[in-house]
Amino acid sequence: MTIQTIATTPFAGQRPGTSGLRKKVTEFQQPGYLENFVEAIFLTLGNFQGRTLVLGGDGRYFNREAIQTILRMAAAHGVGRVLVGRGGILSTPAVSCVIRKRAALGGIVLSASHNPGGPDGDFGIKYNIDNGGPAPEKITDAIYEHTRTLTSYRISDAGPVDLDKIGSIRLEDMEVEVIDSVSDYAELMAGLFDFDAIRALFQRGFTMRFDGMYAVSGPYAKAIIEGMLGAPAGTVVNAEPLEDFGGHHPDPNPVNAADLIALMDGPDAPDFGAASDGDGDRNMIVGRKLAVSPSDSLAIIAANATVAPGYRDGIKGIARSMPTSQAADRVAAALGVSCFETPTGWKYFGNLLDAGLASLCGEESYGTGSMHIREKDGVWAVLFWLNLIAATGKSVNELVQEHWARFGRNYYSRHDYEAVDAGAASAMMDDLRGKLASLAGQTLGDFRVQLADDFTYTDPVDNSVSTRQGVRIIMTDGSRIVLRLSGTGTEGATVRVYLERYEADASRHNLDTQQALAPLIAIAEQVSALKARTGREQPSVVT
Ligand code: VG1
Ligand code: CO
Repeated sequence: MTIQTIATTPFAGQRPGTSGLRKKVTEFQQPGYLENFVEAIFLTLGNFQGRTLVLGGDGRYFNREAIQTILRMAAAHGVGRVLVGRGGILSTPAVSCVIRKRAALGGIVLSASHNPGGPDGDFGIKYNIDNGGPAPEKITDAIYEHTRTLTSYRISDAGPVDLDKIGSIRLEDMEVEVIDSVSDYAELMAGLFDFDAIRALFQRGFTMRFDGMYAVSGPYAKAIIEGMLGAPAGTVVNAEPLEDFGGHHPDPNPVNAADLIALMDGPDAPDFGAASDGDGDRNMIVGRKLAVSPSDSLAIIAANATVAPGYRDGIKGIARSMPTSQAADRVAAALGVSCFETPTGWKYFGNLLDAGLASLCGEESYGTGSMHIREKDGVWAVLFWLNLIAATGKSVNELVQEHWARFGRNYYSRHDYEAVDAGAASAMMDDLRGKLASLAGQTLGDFRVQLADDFTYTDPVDNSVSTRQGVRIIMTDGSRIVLRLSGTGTEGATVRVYLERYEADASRHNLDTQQALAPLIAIAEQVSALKARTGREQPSVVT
């Protein structure tokens, strides 16, 4: 075995987006492409000699190959030990859990999350720091700068490591320990939730379907929900991670988890439905004929946090991404705790969680989590809901209706226009930004604009400033329209339009969401001219 220095030249466009570097598999397969990015990570890290790294991914196509390459590069750089999930499998929340539990320096997660997989699909890589969370912008910026100037990378010429056998082997001077993918994570969950109460719930005949969407959460859900909590075999479906996710988008929303929604709408619906995404950090909660809005789910978890043993002492604060609905703000106000509004992406929650300013975090994009780790966590959210149902004896529908009755309902929807022309999308956003100053005070339909800006976030812990995080048009009654461009897509641009309207009147809590938001949808089109700009009549996905 020798360590080699291989000459390379930079690839353009290796700037990490909302959640790491995501590109087509074919782009990652170019010789040196993955290696350059990994070299840039090592150049950024500084002192990692002898330290531990965690490594794993969601099992998508190219996962195993990438892991072998990264192991050989880690060995060449003098990393002390790499903990790698068996078969290369670790969900994003499991990586976060293992980094924290084993006091690792950080971790490398291989995933493009909910983006499709397979040879023609997407691949991704992101770096997590020692708190278990996504690297903050100053680190991702530094990684990107290194990718622009690299001239070589270092790699061992050792053969492949057997990823399927638990145990330790040596690669150069580095130890590779293949660990069980699930056990550290399952142990953490058992300490947070009342497993006895959930077990008793299943014993009483409570029925559930968890759809793993052929992605990484399957093994976790099976081990915990069927194995530890005694749900009948078959409760967790599509539980085997496949390299192409069975050809589906592993994205837990009503559009992509259509089978689960059809089941929950039909005569044979179980009591509870749930799904998770490619890398296991997202969740969808479904009752009978009711998909819970992720923003509502965050608010409901916050309002009921103390039912779960891990949150018995109450929560210190809530954080939500800016486009997420303000339902959580109402709960925070009622609890007398702070509510923080951050840019899109979990990396912005890390400082708030580390500083003990927030205990629960959430995004409208089916992401919810807490201070137990530093990533959003799909199975965690599902277990929280199970604990809540077990503790209250109420159904998902009852819990949601009662929440709206108490706090009012924030009607909420996101319209995505995927793979539109990137130039047209950015021109539209530029024009919109140009209009913002004149929008304040204007009457649009039945609304008056209170504030129109491009969201800037100042982190209250380290005072770092993030600009251009989304155009928001806020009405005097608190209704909002937000527009931003996705930072996770791999084709053209994806425009996201977020719409929110508050309704206090309980007799108006069961309107059709799109109808309730129709006046705001019309205003969004009026101010952005999105249809003319993108040539799209309809959004590609409505959630
Ligand atoms: C999307 C979501 C965002 C989420 C991000 C990563 O980003 O909107 O809320 O944090 O995906 O989630 P964007 O930039 O495309 O809007 V995951 O589960 O894909 O890691
Ligand atoms: Co994800």
